[in-house]
Amino acid sequence: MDTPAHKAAGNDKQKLKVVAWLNSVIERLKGWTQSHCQKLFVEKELIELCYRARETFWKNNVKLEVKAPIKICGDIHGQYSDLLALLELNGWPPETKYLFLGDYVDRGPFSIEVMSLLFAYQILYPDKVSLLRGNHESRPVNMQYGFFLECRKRYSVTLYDAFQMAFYCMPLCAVISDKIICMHGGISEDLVDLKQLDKVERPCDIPDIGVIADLTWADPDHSIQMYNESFRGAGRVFGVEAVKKFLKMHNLELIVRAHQVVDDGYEFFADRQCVTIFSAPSYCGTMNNAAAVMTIDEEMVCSFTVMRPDLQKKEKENKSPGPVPT
Ligand SMILES: [Mn+2]
Repeated sequence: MDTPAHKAAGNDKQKLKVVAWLNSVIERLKGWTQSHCQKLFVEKELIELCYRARETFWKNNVKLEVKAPIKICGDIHGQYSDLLALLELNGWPPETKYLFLGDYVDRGPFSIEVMSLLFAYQILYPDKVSLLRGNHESRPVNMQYGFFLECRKRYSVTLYDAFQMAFYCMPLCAVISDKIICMHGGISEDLVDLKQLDKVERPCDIPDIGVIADLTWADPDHSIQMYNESFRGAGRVFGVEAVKKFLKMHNLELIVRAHQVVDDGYEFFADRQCVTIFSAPSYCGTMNNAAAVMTIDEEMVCSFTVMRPDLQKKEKENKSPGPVPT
């Protein structure tokens, strides 16, 4: 007989099955090697992962509210082995809580693995891993910078489309403990009330102008005070005064963003009221930049763990890079 109790048990069994599957996805990705990468998954598993990630994004707001302590990571760009090194150094979810600022895919060689591992963690531990959308979680950009070709070459355009469906629903910014606002690109002159973000209709792609464009594309600019057009052709640039006015207007203390390569992996702007975090070391294999992860502790004190390209191996062996105090 199909009683409610039977139904509940049935559901639980189904839930347990999904949890076991997600754990097996994570275990396989932790044991990843380049030579075996194509044998780890059948395509339908990755598509299932994308559908479930989309569902989790959909259930949450466009503006996330998260609590410290938390670690914040910037761009990863398909550098999967560097992502594994970063998690080994800084702690694995769910014991360590993370907010990622976007740009998981394109440029680097293993965007599928980067996105799959982070999707699996986000689905399994939605309170411990949050993923914001970067300007590279977007169809026209992926057509140009590698993710489309990686999906087509290794699996299919169907898988690519499944990833896009998830990207369309990703959140655009996060506020940590009511004090720190985080996004991929930067602030927007058009964002005068954070409640505006509740009205963003998803699924959506990223337009060239407006709040969504600025949150994913904008850059700080030392040469101006307020806002100006950007050479990138999407989003705008913002100056020191713009940062100060934005924080005051929204009663916030700090802006944390990613989107630009910085030599030390992190770089301050506007009297330390805005910071850029970049987490792909030796970006594209052509740059000598370090990667950083920002830690915000229980008392809202910020520090940085830096993974220098030439010291990566040594740091991994020692497992004690030591945070750089601010
Ligand atoms: Mn970017």
